[in-house]
Amino acid sequence: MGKLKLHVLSGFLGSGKTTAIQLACMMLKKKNVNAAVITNDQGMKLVDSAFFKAQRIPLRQVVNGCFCCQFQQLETRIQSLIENTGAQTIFAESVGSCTDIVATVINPLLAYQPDAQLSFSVFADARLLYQILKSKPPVFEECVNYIFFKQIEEAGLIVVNKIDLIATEPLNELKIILDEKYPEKSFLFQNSLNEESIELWLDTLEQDAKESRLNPLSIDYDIYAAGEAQLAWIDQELQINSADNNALEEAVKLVNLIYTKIREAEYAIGHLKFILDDETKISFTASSPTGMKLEMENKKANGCKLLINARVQAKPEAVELLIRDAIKEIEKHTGNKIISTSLSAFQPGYPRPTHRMAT
Ligand SMILES: Nc1nc2c(ncn2[C@@H]2O[C@H](COP(=O)(O)OP(=O)(O)OP(=O)(O)O)[C@@H](O)[C@H]2O)c(=O)[nH]1
Ligand SMILES: [Mg+2]
Repeated sequence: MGKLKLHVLSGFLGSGKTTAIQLACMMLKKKNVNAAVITNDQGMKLVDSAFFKAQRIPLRQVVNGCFCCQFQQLETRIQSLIENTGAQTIFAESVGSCTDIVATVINPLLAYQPDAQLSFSVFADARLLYQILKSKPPVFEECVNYIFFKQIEEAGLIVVNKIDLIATEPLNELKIILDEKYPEKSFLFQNSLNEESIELWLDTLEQDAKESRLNPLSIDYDIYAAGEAQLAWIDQELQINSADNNALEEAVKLVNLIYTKIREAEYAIGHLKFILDDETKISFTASSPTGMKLEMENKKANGCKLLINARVQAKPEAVELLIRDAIKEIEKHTGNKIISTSLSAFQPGYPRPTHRMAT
């Protein structure tokens, strides 16, 4: 068996990391490569984990803190995947609000997993990157943007993702700006829904793993922590019951209503994601069009489960209340009951990495 390939992904909330990993795993599977995933979050119940499970991709989670603050958990999970699933390639997706990965994750991995072939990619949504670089009306508070830029700054390879969703002119302009601003970095302009794009990314990771040229960040942890603390984290599980077998339709109505209410409240969205019956992932990001609405489900069901992961720039209590209002509205409209089976609402705490290897 060859060396373990360990691909660490960073990048802002909703930039497309999970999407790229999922397609990469599917493609590797076809080539008889055992690929597995480690998801990561400050919370405990993750839409992305349910999503990978639904795709039957071997998975472990590092929960209750980012890779840097839960480094031992990360090591244990890597070991578990190797021993129990025979993983040859592992994708480790760090939390989208996390940065300083080179000093706190990559360098410790290089020290403690010397036999692994390591790569590091930083994802950015092309539209959001363009908007922030062009100083268009600010999407996020300055300290949140600080995290966004620190993620880019520490990258060797930047995956400018979702290029299928940006027009040619701004994309070309973005390429020029990036070349000027970050002449030493490598860029991939990617559509993570496209196999050719993912093939190229995987090939690049092989190269990237060979020539490590990553510099630890110089970073102010107080600003970083303040940026994370601007974000509300809501993880909520709901059971939607419907006497008239319309549970799925009601779930979709609720999803749309929560999104509309967040937009109306003008809370900047990092990532608002849902998974319906541990199967169907629904996702809204900072760059989703304002009037975006989901199609109605036609399938009938007397009950369904909805997991919500909201990462929104607001106070947690405000988002919690907003979701409660949306639930009440749907209940009033349908006469059916929606039960909240678990709820966790918080702001990420001050990042305290297990290791920081900055030399
Ligand atoms: N059109 C298009 N959509 C994409 C692409 N990559 C990701 N998406 C969509 O963008 C949304 C967010 O993608 P995710 O893969 O969940 O993003 P993420 O970086 O894993 O998000 P977090 O885990 O919350 O940080 C989903 O709706 C994806 O389908 C892309 O290249 N093109
Ligand atoms: Mg993800």
